[in-house]
Amino acid sequence: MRDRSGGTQVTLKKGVADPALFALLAELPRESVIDVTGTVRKSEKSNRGVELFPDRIDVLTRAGVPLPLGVVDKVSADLDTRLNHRVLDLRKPEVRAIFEVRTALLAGFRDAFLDRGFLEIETPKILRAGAEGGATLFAVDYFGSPAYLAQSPQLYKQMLIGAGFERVFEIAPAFRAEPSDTVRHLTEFGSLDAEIGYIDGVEDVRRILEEVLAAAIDSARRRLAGWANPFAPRLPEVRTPFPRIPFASAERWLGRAGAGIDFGTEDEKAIGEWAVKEHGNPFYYLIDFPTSTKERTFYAQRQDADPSRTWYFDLDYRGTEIVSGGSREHRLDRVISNLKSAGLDPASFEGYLEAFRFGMPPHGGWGLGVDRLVMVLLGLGNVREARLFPRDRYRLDP
Ligand code: AMO
Repeated sequence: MRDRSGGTQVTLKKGVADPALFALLAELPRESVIDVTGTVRKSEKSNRGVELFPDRIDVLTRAGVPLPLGVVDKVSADLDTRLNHRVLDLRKPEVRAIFEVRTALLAGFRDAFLDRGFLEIETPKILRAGAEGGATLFAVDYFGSPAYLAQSPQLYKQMLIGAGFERVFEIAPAFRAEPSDTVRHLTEFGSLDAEIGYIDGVEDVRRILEEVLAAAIDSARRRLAGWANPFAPRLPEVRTPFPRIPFASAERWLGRAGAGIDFGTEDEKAIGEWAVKEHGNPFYYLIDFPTSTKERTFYAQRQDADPSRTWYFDLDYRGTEIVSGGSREHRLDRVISNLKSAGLDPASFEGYLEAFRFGMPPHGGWGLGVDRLVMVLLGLGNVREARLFPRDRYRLDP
């Protein structure tokens, strides 16, 4: 018998227990839900140190047969089969343990943010315009007008800096019509966003990010130790500050100095191996992305000394990007000219631009992929394992 606390052995003794109980359990399908009343006795024989000798067993619901996915079987099904029958899959203690880690990490992040004066925000997920490029927008028919699912809370978290909230964070789904079928892309993912006002340059953002991340992982490790979670020992001791690797150095190391093109998955892996060996830290920042990469986004602040470089950065863990962030352009005229050079119509961003028109502090922040963080920390092979009901190009069920 199993519940969230683990397994309990239910024992029927021949000649002692009611024969009707034998008959009942012999024909009851596995995974049925039962209510057992009886006597608990100390026992050396069971893992839990006790056995339950029943006087009465009520069947609350009978499970159907055959089970499409074994719950206690040792043989493991492939990921697709598991995800097709996710409710049964999630009954496995080792799968549930992933979501205990996720819960503990998010609780750790919330505590770390609250300790630092951040307000928790919830921003709209149905939008008039996207912030992260047209290629991955999901269109919605909004009572006959076009609208889009939010790719990130980017514009709204910045607007709340304009509202004087000064430090905000959000933990919510983000949507990307991501056509590629990879182990690290979902079409709906957990995004942990922060935005900070009155920064004195992008270093302030990186410093707060590494502090918050270290505090969250530390707190998760402590909490999970009390829950006897098998993954707790996998959470690393986080050593800060993380190394800062300029984009240009990583490019030089890849043997394509000055190319100014985005790092692909294989590039990121290669950079990861080099960076971890060089700096001895699984976490490292890639900083100062040029405007020729995806980080040319209109809200990224350009460097005064070299406008072909932004103050944008990524945080990677052993070759996988888990965070992007940077300082933002807070001067209205430059935001408008960045929008125009990105081929976007400032008129579609009026609500956003108004926040800049009446006083906007210098600010910056980041977006962290929660599913990716759980994947890399636990060494899972696929980001889908870190999400309860993942969505991808081919999966909309269950
Ligand atoms: P970016 O687009 O880099 O930045 O996203 C931030 C982080 O979100 C995660 N992520 C994803 N995870 C799973 N599936 C996806 N399809 C996916 N896309 C992104 C990654 C990534 O590092 N507005 C900026 C953030 C900012 O500047 O504050 C943004 O969205 O872990």
